[in-house]
Amino acid sequence: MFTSHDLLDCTWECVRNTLCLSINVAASKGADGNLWCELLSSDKYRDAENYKHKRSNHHYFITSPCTSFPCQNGGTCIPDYNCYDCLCRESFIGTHCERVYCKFDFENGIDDWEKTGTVFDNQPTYGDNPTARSRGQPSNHQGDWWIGGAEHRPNKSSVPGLTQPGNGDRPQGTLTSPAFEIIGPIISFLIGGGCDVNVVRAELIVGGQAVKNETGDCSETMTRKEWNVKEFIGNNAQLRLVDLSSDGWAHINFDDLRGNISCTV
Ligand SMILES: [Ca+2]
Ligand SMILES: [Ca+2]
Repeated sequence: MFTSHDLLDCTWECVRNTLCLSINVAASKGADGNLWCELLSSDKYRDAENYKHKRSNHHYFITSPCTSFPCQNGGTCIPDYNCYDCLCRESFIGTHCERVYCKFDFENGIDDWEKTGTVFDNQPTYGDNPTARSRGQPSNHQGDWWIGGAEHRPNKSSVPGLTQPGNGDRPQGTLTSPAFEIIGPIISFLIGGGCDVNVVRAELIVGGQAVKNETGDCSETMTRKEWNVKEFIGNNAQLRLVDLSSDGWAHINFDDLRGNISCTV
């Protein structure tokens, strides 16, 4: 609480303080000719009991686009003239932080991904397994775990550096993600391994059709590639890894699918 010359003086103090949502101002001036002024971090709508009208003071509140608490799930509202932005807490996304952000990074296994064939039986792969066998092509994976179609290191305690039994390229199969909703224009991921899109690739499935695909660069080293999925915003989708061959470089490496996707489907 402090003294102010007049109501405008007190209001200015509140406007300058981002935590101030309302003020109490003395109803009449004191002996020194000033008004006492109290800045409040709530207002009579959110705290009706404490901010009742009293004879001794008047209560005023500052309206802003954030007054209605438009940001959900603990998001912070940043007023911007007549509009606002929501600064979302981790794990939330969307204009009002109303959606659960999701990513697929294999740090907790392959979760609910669906397998066919055998190539993804021993996945995910732990650590930089290509470097462990002096391949000269580091995996560039995210975290500790990734999908290495030719790799065989399914546990931290597994012998490092081994490839799939027999021949790293021999097994085939598919691995399909759980459904997610496309809520913005960009999806990105790390991809490596073979480079013949006809036999090894990542596909984006929308409405039962593969609408995008991408493959590696014939290197074990994964690089980040992205799809512009603007035309599919609002659709549910899945990502499918495909390995249709046993020939040389017929394997796919993959990790860290992220971007404008939500798992609230
Ligand atoms: Ca990972
Ligand atoms: Ca293969």
